[in-house]
Amino acid sequence: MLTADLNLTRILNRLQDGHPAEKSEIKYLLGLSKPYDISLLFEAAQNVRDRYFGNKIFLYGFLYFSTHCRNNCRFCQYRRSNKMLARYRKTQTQILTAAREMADAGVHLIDLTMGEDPELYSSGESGFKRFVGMVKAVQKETNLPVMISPGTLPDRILVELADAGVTWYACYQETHNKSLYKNLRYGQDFKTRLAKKKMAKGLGMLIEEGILTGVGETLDDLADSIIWMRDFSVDQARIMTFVPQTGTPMAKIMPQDNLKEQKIIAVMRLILPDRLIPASLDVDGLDGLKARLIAGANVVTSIVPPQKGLAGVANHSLDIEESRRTPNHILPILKTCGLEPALPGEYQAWTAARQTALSSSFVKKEKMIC
Ligand code: SAM
Ligand code: MD0
Ligand code: SF4
Repeated sequence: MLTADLNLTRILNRLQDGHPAEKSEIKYLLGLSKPYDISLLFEAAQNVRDRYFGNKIFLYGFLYFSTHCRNNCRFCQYRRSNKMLARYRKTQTQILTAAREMADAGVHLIDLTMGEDPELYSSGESGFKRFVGMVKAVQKETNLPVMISPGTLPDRILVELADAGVTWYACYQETHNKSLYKNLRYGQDFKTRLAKKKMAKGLGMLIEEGILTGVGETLDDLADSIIWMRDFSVDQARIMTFVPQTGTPMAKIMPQDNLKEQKIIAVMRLILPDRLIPASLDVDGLDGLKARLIAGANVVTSIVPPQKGLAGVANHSLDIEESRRTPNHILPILKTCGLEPALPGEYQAWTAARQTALSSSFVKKEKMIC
């Protein structure tokens, strides 16, 4: 007969009952290796997801509108020094067409992502003004909430975007270990990236934090990142497995299978029970979706419309032109897991409740300081 060790049962019960986790418990769960133990971890994560979200899953459309970048992240194919890559910069009309198509297909949010495109970042005010105009146009065209993932924007532009009602700011640290960060986000300041998230949060935007696995991080690093996410009170917590890219300094790193990512998703679900946790189609494509849902994810991200010449982040083209990153292909997989897409109003109710809770806790903090 299969039995779990008593320690595992005790930890899973404690976390499911809402007790705060110790770092040693997080590391213990991340380090599980026996298939039966891991299945208990996933079951606990599914129970918790069910308690907070029922069987409802959110769907995010992804538009990588410029693949030009001034930075040199060592893990990323879009790094400045990669000369092997054909890059693009889509026009506003092309973006609006793709956004409309995804809205019609039933996504709940549009994620507008770019490299730190020198055309914006080196053109003074005018480049960013065009970006703000495009974001507003997408909001108007689709009537959907928007996430922006544009890198470390100047503070005044973040203010403008918050004023324009942008719901989410995504800016991933990748790791909270400063020396690993320095190696991954080569040439970029750790504190500056953190400060942008803090600023956006203070402006009332919801924050997505993201980390990578398979980049030489330890269980200790992963536990620190999860605790950081809890302490910062992130609204969406992402884990992605590193996909080695030709033309980059990390091209020869051995790719990691998806079990570690699944375990991290499940642990994040237990530590951040009421938060959004993505299952990205960008790492393993449609074939990797079920495993991530089984681990407790509740958002499908990187839905990309075909025949538009749009790229992914971790995988440039996986499943995109085959139309496999579309709601039509995703819905049957949700069904086999006993899940279904949320109604648009349910997604918007979640973000609105979260933003209201954020602003009232901000007001409380301000009062305490006065
Ligand atoms: N340029 C902006 C930035 O870096 O913040 C926006 C792009 S950001 C959404 C791209 C994210 O995709 C990275 O932060 C990283 O987490 C992930 N990513 C990039 N290259 C990857 C790779 N080779 N494997 C897995 N994830 C990757
Ligand atoms: C994804 N490629 O969802 C996207 C990306 C940016 N906010 C998200 C990492 O997988
Ligand atoms: Fe540029 Fe973002 Fe890629 Fe880094 S992760 S090279 S900032 S696109």
